[in-house]
Amino acid sequence: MTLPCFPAALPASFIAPLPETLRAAGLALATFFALALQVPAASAQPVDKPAARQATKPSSKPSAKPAERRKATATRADDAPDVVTYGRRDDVMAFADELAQRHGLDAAWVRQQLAQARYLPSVARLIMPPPAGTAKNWAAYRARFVEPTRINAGLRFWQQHEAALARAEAEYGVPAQIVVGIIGVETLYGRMTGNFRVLDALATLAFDFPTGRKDRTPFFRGELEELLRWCAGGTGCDPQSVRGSYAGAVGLPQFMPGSINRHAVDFDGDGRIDLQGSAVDAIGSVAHYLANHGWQRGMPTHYEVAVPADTTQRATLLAPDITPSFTPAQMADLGALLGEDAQRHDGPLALVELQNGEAAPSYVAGTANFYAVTRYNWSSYYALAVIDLGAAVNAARLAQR
Ligand SMILES: [Ca+2]
Repeated sequence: MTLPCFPAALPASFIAPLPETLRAAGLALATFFALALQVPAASAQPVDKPAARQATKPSSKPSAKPAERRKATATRADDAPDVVTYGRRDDVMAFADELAQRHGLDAAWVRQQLAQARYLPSVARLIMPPPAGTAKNWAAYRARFVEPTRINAGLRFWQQHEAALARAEAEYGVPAQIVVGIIGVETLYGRMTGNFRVLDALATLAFDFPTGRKDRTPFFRGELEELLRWCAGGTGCDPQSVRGSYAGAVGLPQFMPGSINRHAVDFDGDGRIDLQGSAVDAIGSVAHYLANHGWQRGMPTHYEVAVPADTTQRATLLAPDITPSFTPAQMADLGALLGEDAQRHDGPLALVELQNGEAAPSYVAGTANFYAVTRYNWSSYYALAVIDLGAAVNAARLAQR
């Protein structure tokens, strides 16, 4: 789940506070690709300034100001001899004690877990925003996800888990193709779930967040806390062995630990939540997440729309960004052309603009369900890629019958 802020075309979503899932927040694979393509990714990817690619290293002096303990480590390896564990940091041990007290956990256990956390230079590098300058490009972004390899993998995933997908749809109202789209964009159906030790990744970002981009220290401290809460809850998880993305997102759906605690479900009924080893748990959890974020059963995600030529009208329609704010009639009054199905839509719509580099932008009229998908990862590019991949997999599935 879940990293965020590329205004201009996609304002609100990028300036807003972090979403619940940072994977969601763009700390996921999708974000990685998005960054590589210079298109807006998730919400945790603020583009404060073109950042110097600096990393940090744990300081033995907790009182030192961040700027004083930053050190460029662009080429350090994660296993460099000078990379230390956080057991040496008084501020980290104090955090352990506070955390234990806050949640009624065994303080010695929490200290022991955090003491083994290691600073990862690669994580501090990967969290940095990309160099600024290239135009956002929806067509290029889409092409990374809606392509034959991913569609075929999605088809196999759907066939293998048809019963669970149908059960999730019945229970939560979220269509199978949306769940298939999300798991496909996030991790290529479990092929790329990340191999960072989540404890190390979160500790690095919680205690040594690099300078050069908007500071997310509070968010990552919260997620580190959620990881320890999760593993202390008799769930059978070991903080020392949980693996995930460089931002700490876990499993097929790339849930941040906080999202695991709030939204994950044991959908295969084996008594534990396992988003890495159980595709069925992942399917139920994705559907439950969307249901908890406003998904409405039976509603389309978006409609085709032709934008008004009048720039003032267009600006009015684009002002609320991806938040559905206009009835179909209001959209029509502002010069947007909608099809008959969209005109009958019961509820507000948003005019969503997707830039295509130097070419003309693409537009869709997004519903409340389009908006719900952006709660998974705060980007309209992400949401439409998910929707289009799911639709392509479904089309391939129907073509086989
Ligand atoms: Ca399970």
